[in-house]
Amino acid sequence: MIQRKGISIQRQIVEQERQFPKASGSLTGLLMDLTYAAKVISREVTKAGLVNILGLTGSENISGDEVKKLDVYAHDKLYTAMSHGGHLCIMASEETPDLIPIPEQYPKGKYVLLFDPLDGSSNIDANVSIGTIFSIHRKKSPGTNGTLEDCLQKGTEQVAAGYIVYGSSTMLVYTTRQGVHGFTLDPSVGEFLLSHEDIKMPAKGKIYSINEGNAHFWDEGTRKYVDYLKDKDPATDRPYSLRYIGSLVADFHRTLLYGGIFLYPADYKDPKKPKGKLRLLYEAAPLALVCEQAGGLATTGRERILDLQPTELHQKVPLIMGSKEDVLTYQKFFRG
Ligand code: P6P
Repeated sequence: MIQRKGISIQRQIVEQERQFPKASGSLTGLLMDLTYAAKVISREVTKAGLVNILGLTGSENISGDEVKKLDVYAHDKLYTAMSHGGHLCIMASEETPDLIPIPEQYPKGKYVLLFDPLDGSSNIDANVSIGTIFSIHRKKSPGTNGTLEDCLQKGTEQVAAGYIVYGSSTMLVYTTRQGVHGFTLDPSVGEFLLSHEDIKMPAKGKIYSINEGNAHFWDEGTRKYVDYLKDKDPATDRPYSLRYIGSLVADFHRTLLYGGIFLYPADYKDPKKPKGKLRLLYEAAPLALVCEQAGGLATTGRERILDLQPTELHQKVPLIMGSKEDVLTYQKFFRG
């Protein structure tokens, strides 16, 4: 067996492309552009504290660049890295209300990119891990320019999805529907190197992740499920431990590697209008694809996340995802 740990992400992506003789190489190019943007964002995010320490003069930093909020910075870097490559026909970002067209002067491609440039960025001042989430679809509409229809596709239609988590190390985790692979950035060579090949989520965990501060606004089923997890029963590994970072990518990454369940259920402050917080297109759907590719499940409680037909660019959904057995148990309580 060839020792694959430590190979570069470029090599791994090209090897995956070779399995599809008809592949044009455009998805490979798109993913390479993404890894470049990830390195640039990682450099800025990991020195964010330094930027403050080094003394910014007003709204300019020491190199004379305008200092932006880090999520705006991340958005701009992703836009710049992705707009000119000729692989995309349209983009959409958590940071912009409307569709992001590809500039006229650049060639258009056959893919769609939806992304949350820096999720959890409100945590950055506390040096908490944050992340970038991305979802890639194939263009479905006629013509060269992408449309809203191309963005509003079901999660099952995703060609690729993944995230970058900026933590004690920077990791890029992605799937092109051939399993889930994790790469760790080695800053000394500026490369993402394979560190977690073919990640499989444990079938059952011992950790639940939810904002208990919202408990009074949960539905009855969720409340009963969380109480169940707190009961003492060594035979079913209960009580579970609560781990909640409040940064979706970090909470999901831990769930992917350690198992257990992450829950952001609907808020029933208005019983007639329960609403989720997390976004379907560029948070729930891409993480749901990674979750399922690793053997887990992702649901609203009622429906599989990947089966949802999006109706709006920034629509929100309840999101419960993690180890298969844990999510199935949750659904029994949720459905009553
Ligand atoms: P709450 C961060 O603001 C975020 O969008 C996700 O990263 C995270 O999972 C969620 O909100 C946390 O929300 O209501 O628990 O603070």
